Amino acid sequence: MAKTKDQDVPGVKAYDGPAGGWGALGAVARAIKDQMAIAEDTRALLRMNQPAGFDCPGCAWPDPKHTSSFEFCENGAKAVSWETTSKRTTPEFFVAHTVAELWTWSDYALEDEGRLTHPMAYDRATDRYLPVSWDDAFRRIGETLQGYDDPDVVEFYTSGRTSNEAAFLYQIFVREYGTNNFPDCSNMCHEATSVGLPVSIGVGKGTVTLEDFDLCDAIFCIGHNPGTNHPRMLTTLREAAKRGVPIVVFNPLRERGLERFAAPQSPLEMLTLGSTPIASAYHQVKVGGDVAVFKGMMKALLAADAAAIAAGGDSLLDRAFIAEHTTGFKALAADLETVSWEVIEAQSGLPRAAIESAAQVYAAAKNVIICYGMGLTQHLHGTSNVQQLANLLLLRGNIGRPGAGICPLRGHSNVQGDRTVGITEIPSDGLLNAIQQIFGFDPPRGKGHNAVESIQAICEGRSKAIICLGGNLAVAMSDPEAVFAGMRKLDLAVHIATKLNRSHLLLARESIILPCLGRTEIDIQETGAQSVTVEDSMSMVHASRGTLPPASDQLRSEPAIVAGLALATLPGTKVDWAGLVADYARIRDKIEAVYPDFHDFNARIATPGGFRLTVAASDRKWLTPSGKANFLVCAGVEEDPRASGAGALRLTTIRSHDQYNTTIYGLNDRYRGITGRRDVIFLNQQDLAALGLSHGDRIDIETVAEGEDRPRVLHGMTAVAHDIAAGSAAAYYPEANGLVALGQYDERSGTPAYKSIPVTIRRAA
Ligand SMILES: Nc1nc2c(c(=O)[nH]1)N[C@H]1C(S)=C(S)[C@@H](COP(=O)(O)OP(=O)(O)OC[C@H]3O[C@@H](n4cnc5c(=O)[nH]c(N)nc54)[C@H](O)[C@@H]3O)O[C@H]1N2
Ligand SMILES: Nc1nc2c(c(=O)[nH]1)N[C@H]1C(S)=C(S)[C@@H](COP(=O)(O)OP(=O)(O)OC[C@H]3O[C@@H](n4cnc5c(=O)[nH]c(N)nc54)[C@H](O)[C@@H]3O)O[C@H]1N2
Ligand SMILES: [Mo]
Repeated sequence: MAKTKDQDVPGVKAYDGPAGGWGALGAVARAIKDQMAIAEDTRALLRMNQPAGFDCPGCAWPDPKHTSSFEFCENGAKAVSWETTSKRTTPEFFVAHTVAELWTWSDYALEDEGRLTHPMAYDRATDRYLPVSWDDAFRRIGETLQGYDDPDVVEFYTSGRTSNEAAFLYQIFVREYGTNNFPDCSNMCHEATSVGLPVSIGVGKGTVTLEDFDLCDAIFCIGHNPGTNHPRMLTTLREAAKRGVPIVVFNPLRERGLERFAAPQSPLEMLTLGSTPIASAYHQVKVGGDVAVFKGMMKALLAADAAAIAAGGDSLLDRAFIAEHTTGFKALAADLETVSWEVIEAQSGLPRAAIESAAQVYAAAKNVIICYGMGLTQHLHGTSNVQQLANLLLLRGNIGRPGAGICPLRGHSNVQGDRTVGITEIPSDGLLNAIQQIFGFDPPRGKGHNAVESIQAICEGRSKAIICLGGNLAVAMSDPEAVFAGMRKLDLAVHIATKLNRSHLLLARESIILPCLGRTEIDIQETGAQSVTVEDSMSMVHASRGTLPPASDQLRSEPAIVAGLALATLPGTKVDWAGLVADYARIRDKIEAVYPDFHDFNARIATPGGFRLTVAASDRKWLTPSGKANFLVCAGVEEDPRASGAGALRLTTIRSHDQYNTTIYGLNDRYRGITGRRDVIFLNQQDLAALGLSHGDRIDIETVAEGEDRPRVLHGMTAVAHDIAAGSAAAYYPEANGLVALGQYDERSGTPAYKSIPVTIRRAA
C-alpha cells in the first residue's frame, strides 16, 4: 500500500515546534559539543555583535542599536563554533591522506577536520599537499602571475566573509596587476538586486534601516527563510507581529520561522512553551511565480484605485509622489492591462482572491517594507522580479520615507561591503579615476568577468589561473561537472581559506592553500591588535575585533596575505603594502580617500554601532539618468516555458537549517522535519499522486533539456511529501547543483537560475 505523509520514512518526521525555542537551545549545545569548543568559545559567543566584540559571520542582518545583552541566535552560534572549533587540519593530516582519497570524502567530512594550520602546496609525486613556507608560497604564485603577458587570463574570486579592509586591498592589488576579473559570490546571490535596483531607484542596496521596522504598518516577506538564514530578524518580526503589523508571506514552502517563533530571551514563551505567530497571511506561490504575483498585486491595486476614485474616494496610489518622483507609470499601467488574471493565476499557482487580499493589505497600510531573498533573485528573470517589486513599492510612495522601503536580505556577512569597496567586474570611471589619483597607477578600464563568465573562461581554457579569497566556488557554482573539469586544467589555483573544501582538491598544475585568520581571532600586526570593518544589509558599517587566540601560529590575516601576494607579484608596485598592513587604520584612510562617503572613517567606527553609508534613494534622491525613480516594464509573466510542459515541475534549491552555503554543519533540517539525511526532494502530495508515486519512494530527477550538451540527472533521491505549492519541488543546495546548466542564468545580472529548474521526476530505476 502507498505510504501517506504520516507513515514512516527514515529520517522524515514532521516537526511541530516553533522556530527558536528549546529546539534552538539544544541545537546550540550540540554544535558547541561537536566542535569540542572550549569555555572560551562560549564567552566569545556572549561578546558577539557587541561594540567591542566581533561581527557574527553568520549573516548580514544588522544589530539593534543599543544592544547590551547578548542576542541569542542558533545559527550564529553554529557559525561561530564551526570557526572556533578545536579540531585542526594539520600537515600530518595531509600526510595521512592523498588528494585522491580526500576527493571521496563528503563536503561535511572535509570541513569537519577543522581549521587549516599551515600553508600547503600540492605535490604531484606523492599526490599530497605538503607544507610550504609563506615566502615560498608567495614566490611561486608571484612567478606564475608575472609570467602572463595578459593579466586577463587570471580570475580573482571573493567570497563575502572578507572584511572591507581585505577586500579593498585585494581590488587594489588585482587592478595594479591589470585586470577587472572579479568573480564574486554576490554574482550568485543578490546580483539581480545590484543590477536591477540602480535602474529602478538609483542604488543597488536596500533603503530601510532597522528603526524603520518600528514604524512600518505592514511587512511582506518574499522568498527568504529568516528562521534559518537570518535568525536575528525573527526578533524584529516578532516585535512587529506583537504590534499587530500584518506580515504577508509569499513562499512555496511553509517555513516554520515565518509561521511562529519562540524567543529564547522570553522567559514567558520558554516556560510556557508558547510562541508568537509571525505571518498573518501565508501564500504558497508556485516556484518562479513571483512576477505573476507582483503584476497581479499591482493590477488589483490599480483596479481598486479606479473603483475608489469612481466612488468619489481618495486615490489608493501616491499620485503626488508618482508625479514628482517617477517616470514610466503609464507604460506600467498599460502592461498590467495586457496581463490576464488567468495567466497570473496559472503562473503563480494562487487564486486571484489571494493576490487581491495581499493587495488590500498593501493598500491599507501607510508604510510598507518588502523583504526578499534568494527566492526572488536566483531566477532566469531575477532582475525582473526585483524591479517589479520596486514598482509595487513606488506605486504608493513606499520608498524614501520612514517606516517604508525595500529590504533585500544580503547573504554573507560582508558581501555588501565587499562590493562597496570595489570588488566589481564593472568598475565605474569614478572609482578608477580615484584609484589612479590616490595610488598612482593606471587601473584597467575594460569590463572583467563575473562568476559565470570566469567559469566559462576557465572551462574554455581562456583563463589560466585563479586566486580565491575564501569560498568554495566550484561547489557553489552551477554545473559542477563542467566546473570541476575546467578547474583541473588551470596552471595555478590559490585558496585563501579557513577550512579545507572540495574546491581545494581540484588540482591545477600548481595548487596552494593559504590558511587565514577568522573573524573571531585576534589579529596582531606591527602596530598591535587590529580591527576590521563590515557593512550589513542596511548599509551600517561597524568594526569587528577578534578575541580568540588564532587556531595556529602560522595563520596570517587576509589583509596580510593580500599584501604578500601583491609584493611577490608586482615588483614595481606603487603601493606601500607593508605600511598599510602594519596598521589597518591606514587602509581605512585610503578607503576614505577613494570613497568620500566613508569620511572620518576611523573616528566614526569608534562609536558603538558604527555609521550608515549614504543611500540616496532613502532620501528620495534618485541617482538614475532620468533623475527620477523609474517604473519598469517586463514582458510577460512566465519564468521558464520548459517548466510548464506536461509532467514538468519547477525545482528550487534551498539551504537546510544545518548548513552555511557549501559548509554542511550536520545532516538535519529540524524545521522541515528531516533528520540525518539530505538526499530528499520535497514534493506536493498531489503531484506525487499524479506521478503514481508515494511519500518515501526512491526517485530520479532530471532537468528538462533543450539543446543541452548532456542529460542532467540526480539519481536515487527520496520523495518527501511536504507542504509545498503544487507544481513545485525543492532540493538541497549544493547537492542539486548538477541539475543547473552553466548557461541557465539571468541574462541581465548573470545570476544562475538555481531557484527554478524545470525537471521531471520518475521512480528510480
Ligand atoms: N545559517 C545560514 N545562514 C545563512 C546562509 C546559510 O547557508 N546558512 N547563507 C547566507 C547567504 S550567502 C545567503 S544569500 C542568505 C540566503 O538566505 P535565503 O534567501 O533565505 O536562502 P534560501 O535557503 O536559498 O531560501 C530561499 C527561500 O526562498 C523560498 N523560495 C524558493 N524558490 C522561491 C520562489 O520561486 N519564489 C519565492 N517567493 N520563494 C522561493 C524557499 O522556500 C526559501 O524559503 O542567507 C545567508 N545566511
Ligand atoms: N543551487 C544553489 N547554488 C547556490 C546557491 C543556492 O541558493 N542554490 N546560493 C548561492 C549563494 S547565495 C552564494 S553566496 C554562494 C556561496 O559561495 P561561496 O561564498 O563561495 O561559498 P561558501 O560555502 O560560503 O564558502 C565556504 C568556505 O569559505 C571558507 N571560509 C570560511 N570563513 C572564511 C574566512 O573568514 N576567510 C576565508 N578566506 N575563507 C573562509 C572556508 O574554507 C569554507 O570552506 O553559493 C551560491 N550557490
Ligand atoms: Mo549568498
